[in-house]
Amino acid sequence: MSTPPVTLTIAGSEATGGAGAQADLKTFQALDVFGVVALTCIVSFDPKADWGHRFVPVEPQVITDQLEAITTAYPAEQLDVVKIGMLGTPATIETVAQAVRERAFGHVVLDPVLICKGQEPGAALDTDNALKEHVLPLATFVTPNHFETLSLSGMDSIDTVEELTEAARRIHEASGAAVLAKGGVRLEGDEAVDVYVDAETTEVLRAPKVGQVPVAGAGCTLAAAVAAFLAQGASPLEAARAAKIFVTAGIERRLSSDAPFDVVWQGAADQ
Ligand code: PXL
Repeated sequence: MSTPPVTLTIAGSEATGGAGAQADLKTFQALDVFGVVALTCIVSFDPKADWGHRFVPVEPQVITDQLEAITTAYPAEQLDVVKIGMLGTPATIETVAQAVRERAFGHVVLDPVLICKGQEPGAALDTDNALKEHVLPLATFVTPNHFETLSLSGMDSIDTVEELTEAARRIHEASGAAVLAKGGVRLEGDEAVDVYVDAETTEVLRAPKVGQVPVAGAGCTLAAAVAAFLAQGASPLEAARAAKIFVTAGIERRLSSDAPFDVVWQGAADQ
């Protein structure tokens, strides 16, 4: 038996287990990579306030300490892929950017989580700008959803596959990263369409829509699956294709609860 590659997620905890570090670790396990996590924040939805986000950042020094432990334990040959999820504050973003710069990972997969409900709008804008300035330039692969694609591309509207492709191309040109821009349920039609763009390839990835309501954790799971497939040696395009299949299976077998949204089940592909 060979030993699995180690894959790091720098992400927040989402207590109900649908999104964030919990979704990432379950995805890593399902795809046979050894997952490790540096926690950036703790999100606890508030059932008494319309399931809004209660958000507590982890101290920057504690984030640095976690990353020190992880990167010292696992040398670059063993841990070459990092996935970055929710960061949440400008201070966290600067801390994480610094650590990622120091290590020179082979692949930096960025899920550019821009808006967290429950944050002050002003704080969210600072956070978005800091993410664009400090973390996006470090990314080798970025997975914006519809809203994030609008924000990162500067386009006014994205209603068609052609517009999603143009937006993905703009983000690729500005960042140099491979881009997987997700249409999700936002574009009209029967298919969930994502567009992959890198320097050589533009490819539209399609799967039948599973309902019309977004499922929580789909973005985290997709980006974590991209990271896992890259860690297993896939090319970025192969990782994008395989991750789309993995998340589609997880959406089909989603879990319902007393929370008002369903969540992806990362164990779906095994059954
Ligand atoms: O899906 C975005 C996301 C990422 N990370 C954490 C979250 C959420 C959304 O709720 O809570 C920790």
